[in-house]
Amino acid sequence: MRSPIHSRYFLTLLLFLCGSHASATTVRAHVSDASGAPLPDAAVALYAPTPTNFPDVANAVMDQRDKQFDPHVLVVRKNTSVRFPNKDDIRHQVYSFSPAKRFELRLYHGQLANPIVFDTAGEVALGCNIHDKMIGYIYVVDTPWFAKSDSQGSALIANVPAGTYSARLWYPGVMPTAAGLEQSVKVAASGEVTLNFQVGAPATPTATKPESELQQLFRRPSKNAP
Ligand SMILES: [Cu+2]
Repeated sequence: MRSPIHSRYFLTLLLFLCGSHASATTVRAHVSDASGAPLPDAAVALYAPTPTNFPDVANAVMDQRDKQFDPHVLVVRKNTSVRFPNKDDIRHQVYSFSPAKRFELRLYHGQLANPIVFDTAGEVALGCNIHDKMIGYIYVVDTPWFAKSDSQGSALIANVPAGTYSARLWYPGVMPTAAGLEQSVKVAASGEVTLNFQVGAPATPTATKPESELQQLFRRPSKNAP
């Protein structure tokens, strides 16, 4: 009798072989700001009308180092479990009030905090209750085909199966509905496809640290308010 483990290995190998022949297309996106300069930390995600054979979701890590989130932007797939190790000698209290994931980790340092599962697609702005300047983002996508732009504004998505996709761009603080941030892309069975995105909004992130509940309670009305 063939053991279930052998069957699984066989299936994995078969998928791998099929995949390496049928889906060798790379999608390369170039992301620039309003002035045409390369824009790092933007997420590019490809959505297929009929999703197929998604691989398993991998875990991810959002470090805290030198009172900053590292990386500044983390792009993960829906249902990814993210750990928040604190590499500093001081304690942090990480939280988010974003609709895609509201959570708060108790004051801690080291590896103690439990991982958080990001189960809703969208932007999650991170803050620290102790250090106002700590701002980071987790962007959750509901597709296995995504990448984050590097310092050259280049985002490389490998092994994309042939088909027609909707390519969507996200950048901290830029509304996902902004014009030009979604485009259709046809992916052939092999070769490379190039996409260009230009973010028309300000080149620097406009998102600010989310207000804490305490701040919301004591927020004073503006002097110019009627
Ligand atoms: Cu902190």
